[in-house]
Amino acid sequence: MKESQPKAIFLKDYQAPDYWIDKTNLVFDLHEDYALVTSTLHIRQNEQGEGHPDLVLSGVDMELVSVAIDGRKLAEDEFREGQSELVIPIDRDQFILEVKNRIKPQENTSLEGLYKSNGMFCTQCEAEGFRKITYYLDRPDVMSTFSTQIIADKARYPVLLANGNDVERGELDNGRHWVKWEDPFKKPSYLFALVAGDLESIEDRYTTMSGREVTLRIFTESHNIHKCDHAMVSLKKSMKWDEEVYGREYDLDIFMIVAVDHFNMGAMENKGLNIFNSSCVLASPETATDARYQRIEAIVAHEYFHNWSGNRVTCRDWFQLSLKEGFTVFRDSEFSADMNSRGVKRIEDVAMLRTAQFAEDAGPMSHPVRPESYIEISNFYTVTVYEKGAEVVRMIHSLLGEKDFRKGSDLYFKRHDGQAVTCEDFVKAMEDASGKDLSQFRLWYSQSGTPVLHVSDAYDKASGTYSLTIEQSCPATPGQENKAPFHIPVKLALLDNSGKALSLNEHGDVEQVLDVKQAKETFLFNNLPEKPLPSLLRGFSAPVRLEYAYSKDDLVFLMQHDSDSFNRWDACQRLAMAEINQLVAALARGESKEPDQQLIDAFGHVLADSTLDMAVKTEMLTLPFEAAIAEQSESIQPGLIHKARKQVKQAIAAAHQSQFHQLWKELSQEKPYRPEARDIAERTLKNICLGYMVALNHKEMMDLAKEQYDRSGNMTDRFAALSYVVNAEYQDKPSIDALLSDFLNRYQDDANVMDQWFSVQAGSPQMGTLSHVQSLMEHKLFDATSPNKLRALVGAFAQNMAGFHDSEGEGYQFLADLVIEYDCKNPQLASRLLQPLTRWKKYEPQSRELMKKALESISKVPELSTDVFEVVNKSL
Ligand code: B3K
Ligand code: ZN
Repeated sequence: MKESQPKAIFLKDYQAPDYWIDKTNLVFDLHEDYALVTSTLHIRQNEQGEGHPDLVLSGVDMELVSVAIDGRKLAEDEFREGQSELVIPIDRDQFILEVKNRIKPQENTSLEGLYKSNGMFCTQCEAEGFRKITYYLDRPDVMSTFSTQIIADKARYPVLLANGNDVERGELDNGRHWVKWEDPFKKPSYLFALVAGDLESIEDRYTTMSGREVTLRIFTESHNIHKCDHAMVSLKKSMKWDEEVYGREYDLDIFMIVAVDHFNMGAMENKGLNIFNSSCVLASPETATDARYQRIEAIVAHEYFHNWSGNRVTCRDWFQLSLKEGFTVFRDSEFSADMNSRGVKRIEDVAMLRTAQFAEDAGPMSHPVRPESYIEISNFYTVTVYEKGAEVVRMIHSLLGEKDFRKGSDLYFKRHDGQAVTCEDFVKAMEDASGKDLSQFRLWYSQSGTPVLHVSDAYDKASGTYSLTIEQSCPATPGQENKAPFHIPVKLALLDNSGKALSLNEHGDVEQVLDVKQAKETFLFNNLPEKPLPSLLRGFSAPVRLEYAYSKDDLVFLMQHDSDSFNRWDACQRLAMAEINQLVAALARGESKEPDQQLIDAFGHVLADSTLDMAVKTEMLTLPFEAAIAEQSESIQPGLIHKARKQVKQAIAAAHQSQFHQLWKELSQEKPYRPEARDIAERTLKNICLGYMVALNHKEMMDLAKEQYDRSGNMTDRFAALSYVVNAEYQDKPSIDALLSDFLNRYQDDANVMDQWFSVQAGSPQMGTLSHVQSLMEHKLFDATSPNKLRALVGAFAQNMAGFHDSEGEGYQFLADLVIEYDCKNPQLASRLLQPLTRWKKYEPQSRELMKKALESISKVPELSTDVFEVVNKSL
C-alpha cells in the first residue's frame, strides 16, 4: 500500500547502479512464525556510477535486526530505514555488509517474496520480490554469485532446496537440519529461489552435448508423484532441442523443478531451481487433457530455455523484459512446432495474438514491446511483451533466414554471456552477424499499436504484369499519436486459377518475402499469364491487420487450395467471421437471417477433405472464438455475438449431421492414451465433431456425449463430453447435475482437475450466472487463497459473453468488489482479474456505462496497490 500517489518510472532515466554486489551469502533460519535472514554481501563501488556516497538498498515488509560493515555493527544513527529502503552512508570502495532481518512468510498472501503454499516454503522473486526477503540492490543489472544455507525442522521440511549445486549438509540439535547450496553463475536477485518442504521427487539423468552428466529432479507432494513423468520427458526433449537448434548446453550439475499449488502465474525460471504452478507440471492420462499435456511441454521448455535467454544473458532493466521473454517465447513456440504440428502451433499462437494482443494494443494499456514507462512492472508481463515480442523475433528470423539467425544468436550469447543487456544489444548482434540493416526494423520495439496493411492489386493482361500496392498505417495509441512506417516482412505467393502457386522469379521460387518499408509501395510481378489470387502474409509473417478485398469465392478457393496451412485456416476464419458479423447486425436490427449456404458448404468440404492434415482440419472446423469476434467488433454486443456464433454452428451441424456423426464414430475407437501429435489430432477432431452434434440441441446427441463421458478412459475425451453437455442449449438439468457430481466425486482430490470443474460451470452460457458463481465460491473445494481457483472460477465467468454481461451490470460490480478485496491480499492477482473491465470503451453503450461505473468504484478506494492503481487509472 502506498502513502502517496504512485509515480511512473521512465526508461530514459535509467542509470547504472552506484554499487556492485560480487558475492551474496544468505542464511535462512526458517521457523513456524517467522524466518530470520542473514545476508552477507561483498560490495564494491561502481566506478562508472554517479559516485553517490549512500548505499540505498530496497526492502519492504520486513523487520531489520542488525546492520554491520566489515564486521562492525552499526549504531542506529549510522543508517536510515525508510518505508521501502535502507540507506547507509559509505566511506570506502569495497566492503562486506551483513544485514539480519526478520520476515513473516506465513502472513505473506501476495505470493511474492518468501511465502507458504500447502505447508511448504517457496519463493517468487521476479520482478521485485527479492526485496521482500532481504535488503538488496534488487535490480536485474546487479549480478552476483549466491550461496544459500537453509536451516529448518527436519521432520516438517526434509527437503531444502536453493539455486546451484548442493555442497554441504548437516544436522543440528532439536530436530533441525541444514543444507548449503552454491550457484557459481552470476545472477540478478530476481532469479533467486528457495524451497523447503516435505516433498518427493522423481529423478533422471541427462548427458549434455559435451558429455557432462546432469541430474534432473522434479519435486511434488507425495500424492502427486505419479504425475511428473510427462514434465520429465518434456525437460529432456527441451535440453536436446536447445543443443541441436541453438547449440546451448546446460551448465550446472543439477536441474530441478518444484510444483507448488499457490502461484501467481505459470512458472518461474530461477537458476537451476524452476518453480512451477502445479497445473503446469502434473499430468496423467486420467487427469490431464491433451491441451494440458501440450501446455506442460511448452512451459517446461520455456523455463528451461531461459537458462540461456534470460539467466546467462539477462535484462539490464525491466523495460527490456521482452529481451528475455519475447526471445524465449519464440524459442518455445518453435520447439512446440518441432515436437507437434507446426501448422497448428502457428494457428494457435496467432489466434491468441490476434484476440488478446491486438485487443491490448487497441486498449488503454497499449504499450510498445519495450515500454517507455511503468508504474508497476508486474503489470507489464503482457501479451505485448511476450507474444508480440516473440513475433518481433520471428520477423528477424524470417528477414535473416535460418542460418544467419543462428549466427546472430551465437554471437549474442557469446558477446553477452554473464551480462545484463538491452533489446538493442540483441538486434545489434543479429545485425552484426548477418550484415542486414535492421535500423528501421527497430521501430517494432518502440512503437505501440497494431499496424494495418491495406493491400490492393491490378492486373494488366497485355503486359502480363500484376501489381500489388501495400499501404501501411498504425492507429494512435496512448502517448503515441503519429507513427513512422514499420519495416514489415510480407510473405506471399500468387495462385493461378487451379490453386497452383506461380513462379515469382527466374529461380522458380513460388514464395517471396517482400520488405515493406514505405507508407505506400507498389510491387510488380511480371510474365503472369492470368490474374492471380494473392496468398498474403503467409504463416502470418508480421503481427499486423491485413485488409484485402477477398470475395467469398476467393476465401473458399483459398480454403481449398492454399498450400500455406495458416492462410487456409485464416481464409476459413475470415469467411466465418464475416458471416457471424452479419448475423450480429441482423440480430441487432431485430431481424432473423439464415446463415449463408456458401459458408455451410465450405465447412462441409473441409469436413470431407481426406487430403487435409487432420490437425489443420480441426482448426479449420473451429469457428472463431467469441473473444476473437469481439476483438474485431466496433461496438461489442456480447449477447448477440454469442447468439450469432451459435446460430452458425447449429446451421453447419444440421447440414452435415451424418458426416459429423460418422467421423465421430470412426474416431471413437478406444486405445491407450498417448499425448502424441497424431493421437491428439484424432481426439481433437473427434471432439470437434461431438461439439457440432451436441449443438444440434437434441436429446439423442446429449446422450451420445454422456456415453462418451462414461466410456472415456482419458480426461481429454471425458472433459470434452462434460463441457459440451454443460454448455449445451438443450438443458436436461437432472442429468447435467448428475454428470457434474460424478465428475466431482471422481476427482475431488485433484486440485487441478477441480479447477476445470469450476471453470466449465462459470463459462457456460446456461449455468454461468452470477448467483451460481457466487454459490460456487462457497463450495468446500473452493480455496479463496489460490490464484488458480480464482482464475478458474472468476476468470472463466468474466470471459462468459452470456453470463458476465447479462443482467444489470451486477457481474461487473461483483468483479470490481472482488478486485478491491484481493488488492490488499494479492495485488498482482487483483490487477489481472481486473483486465476484462478495462476494455469498457469497446462495448455497446449500456454495458459500457456499467463497466465504467464498476471501474470507478475501484478508483475511489483510497489506498490501492500500485498494480491496481495503474490499470484502473489508465483505463478510465
Ligand atoms: N519470468 C516469469 C514471469 C514472472 C512474472 C512476474 N510477475 C515466467 C516466465 O516468463 O518464464
Ligand atoms: Zn519467460
